[in-house]
Amino acid sequence: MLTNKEEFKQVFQKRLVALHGTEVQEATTQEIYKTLGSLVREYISENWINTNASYKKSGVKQVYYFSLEFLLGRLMGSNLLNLDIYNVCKEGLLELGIDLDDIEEAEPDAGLGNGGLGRLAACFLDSLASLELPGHGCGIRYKYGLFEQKIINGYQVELPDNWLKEGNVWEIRKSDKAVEVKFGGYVTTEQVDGRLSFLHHNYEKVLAVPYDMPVVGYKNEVVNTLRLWSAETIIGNFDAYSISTHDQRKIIEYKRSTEAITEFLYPDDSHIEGRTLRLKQQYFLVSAGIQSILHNHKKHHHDVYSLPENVAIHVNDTHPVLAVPELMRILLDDELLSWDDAWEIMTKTISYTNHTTLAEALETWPVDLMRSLLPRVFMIIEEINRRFCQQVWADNPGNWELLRSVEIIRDGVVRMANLAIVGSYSVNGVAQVHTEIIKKREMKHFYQYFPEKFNNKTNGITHRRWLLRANPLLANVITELIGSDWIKNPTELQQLSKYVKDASFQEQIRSIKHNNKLNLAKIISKECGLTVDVGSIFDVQIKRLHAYKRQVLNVLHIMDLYNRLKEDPTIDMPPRTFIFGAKAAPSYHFAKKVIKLINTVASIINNDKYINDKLKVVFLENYRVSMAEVIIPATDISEQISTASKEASGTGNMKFMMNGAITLGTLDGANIEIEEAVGDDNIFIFGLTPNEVLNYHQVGGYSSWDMYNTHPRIRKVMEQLITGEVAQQAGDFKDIYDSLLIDNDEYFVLKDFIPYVDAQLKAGQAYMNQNKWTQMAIENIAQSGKFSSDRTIKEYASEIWRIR
Ligand code: 26V
Repeated sequence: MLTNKEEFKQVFQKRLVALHGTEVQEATTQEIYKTLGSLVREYISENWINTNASYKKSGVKQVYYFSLEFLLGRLMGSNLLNLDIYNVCKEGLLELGIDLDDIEEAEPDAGLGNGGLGRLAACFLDSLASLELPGHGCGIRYKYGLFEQKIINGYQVELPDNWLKEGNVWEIRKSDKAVEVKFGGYVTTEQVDGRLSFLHHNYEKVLAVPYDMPVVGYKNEVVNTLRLWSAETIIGNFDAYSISTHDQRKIIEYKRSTEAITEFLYPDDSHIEGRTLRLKQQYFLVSAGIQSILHNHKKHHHDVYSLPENVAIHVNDTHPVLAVPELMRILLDDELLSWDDAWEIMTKTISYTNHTTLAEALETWPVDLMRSLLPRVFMIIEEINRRFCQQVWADNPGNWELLRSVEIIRDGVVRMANLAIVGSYSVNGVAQVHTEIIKKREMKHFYQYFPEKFNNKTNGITHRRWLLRANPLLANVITELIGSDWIKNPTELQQLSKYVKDASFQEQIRSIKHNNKLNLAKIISKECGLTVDVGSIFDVQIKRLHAYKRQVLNVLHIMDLYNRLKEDPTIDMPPRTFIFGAKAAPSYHFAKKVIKLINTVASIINNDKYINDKLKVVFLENYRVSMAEVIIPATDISEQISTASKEASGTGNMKFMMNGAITLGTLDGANIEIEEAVGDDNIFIFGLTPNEVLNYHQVGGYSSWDMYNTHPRIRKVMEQLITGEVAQQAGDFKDIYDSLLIDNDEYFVLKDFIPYVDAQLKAGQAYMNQNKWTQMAIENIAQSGKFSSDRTIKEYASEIWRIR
């Protein structure tokens, strides 16, 4: 139906009339988008049904990826592409006078994630389906995704992201698959048939209703499922006609507090506070997800003992780690298994990925909160802890240090990472250096105790979205040159290495980059009213705003460059456009000040007509997945400048590399593996090493005042933060100044400043030799196949989940 253009045009027009009672000429973009969505979803459904039936029939092991975040972005383009109907739809619509690009723009981003961790989950779903693996997502259908960012007077202002207001063409509500989740109340025990049973009383019931979204594999007829849960009230609890006003108030309150559970996504502010609603979200997801998995498993395989052969449950960071006690609870209390049997099943089923070593981001929950919200689950956590500590002590008598560091409950809090490690059979980091840091430092006691659990799975990104879809021009010339095998097997991109010196390929690469830059320049002009020079270097830092990611280092360099140009406007340098995109968590004051600083510096530089043909600074509002898809293909320099050892992996770095941008970065996260892949000559590395940073943390010896006192250029930009033009525009930037000097620069910004300036200089000089620069770009694209999430997912599948 959608594989033939003429047929497509016909069904499209008919469907438009049926759904919206209108004809093409009169239809709004929204109506056209919804009509196309409805046709595509229908087209998907046959494969969806078949995929499910074939999984059922073969009884093959299924993996469920539990995550509080799935940062999907838009789905129309990637679905059309994966279904292999992109061209038919594009051409058919064109003949009806409709530009598919405009229709794709009408889709709101599904922004159900903060950043790297959530986008990784979305890339993984794409790879699972494309590799024909039986893997599904399990998450929350937030009514509001990550806030929408407005910049007003240089400051970030947050607005709600009402992404569902026009409905969601990709979801199907499955009321018949709803389950109940219980909160609060108290637990009593009773002897029943010689067995201690646990009775839960006076709890509040919440209905978890699943909304299923199809996850379409690339040209393979596979459709997996992303199941997102939504919280609803259980109406049957009340008799609507015979209730008093008092009861009515209670009902309203019940409805409000229930629906609040899946109302919004928590922004990652890296400082975890005990927020009841967030804990409710976590348990809600986990309980609904596990109940539905067990229900399904029992329907097809009968007994729960075979669970580990048929099901793998993966927890994305510690956020869904209540899966451990929840699975135990069901096996003990509902299935009536013994503790030992339940434990054996559970620990063969659950695996865990750690995504950060920042101490302040390690999750803990107050015991009191956990006990009152989840009384039975808390009892089980206590029992897990008791047995585990007993075992550790028996194996290592007298080793207090070990015991202290591995205890799950300590100082009145539950340590979720400890629960995750004890409860799962596999613990992985997300890049080699990150995994080494976990093993040798952050979780070294656990590593000594359970060395066999620890392993590395370097992150990846889906090359289908980030190259094939986001950069069709580049994808096409690659296919012309080496054929299309790379799409199924991205390491084939290595063949491009043979063409680094090929003059005509180089020319094509340059012209594509130029085109993509024009495209981005148009958006910049529309959104910021700023004209940027597409002949300038597009130097880009797009990622969440965090102190450790060091956007401040980038801005200080821009200020220094501006100072130098003011002193000597004849400096021989290629013109630069510095582009930023970043959201700061609403309560993260420092990060918000940095946004203001970027905007202040931008307004000074962009309004200085003596300088501004050499330098421009752009802050793009409301950075999100769909914006990244336009920025990344247009980038020359990819800024990956986190303090070494702090960025677990990074995945933006991989997207840029795949689109021929050159990384300017520290030896951190996956940058290290990118360097190994492309070689020193094709990347600009600077700054402290992870070990140097970790040693400073351990033994001290760094004083940022020394940097300030020895380098006049550092002194100058620092003073500009609190005096003069920069400061005058915005009160001042005393908070930033203080963090760098008074608080001794926790993230070594000033320590790395001079090396960063030198690396920037080197990159600028390299850019002047366009020939050489293009060779570097090609080599980056050629080596990027390793960073496809297909490679990552194959490793998870064979080494952790053991699925085929
Ligand atoms: C923390 C919190 C705490 C408050 C509630 C919401 C929330 C959400 C997320 C987080 C921490 C997320 C950690 C994270 O995103 N890590 C990133 O994971 C990427 C994928 O592995 C990796 O590339 C990045 O380096 C790493 O920072």
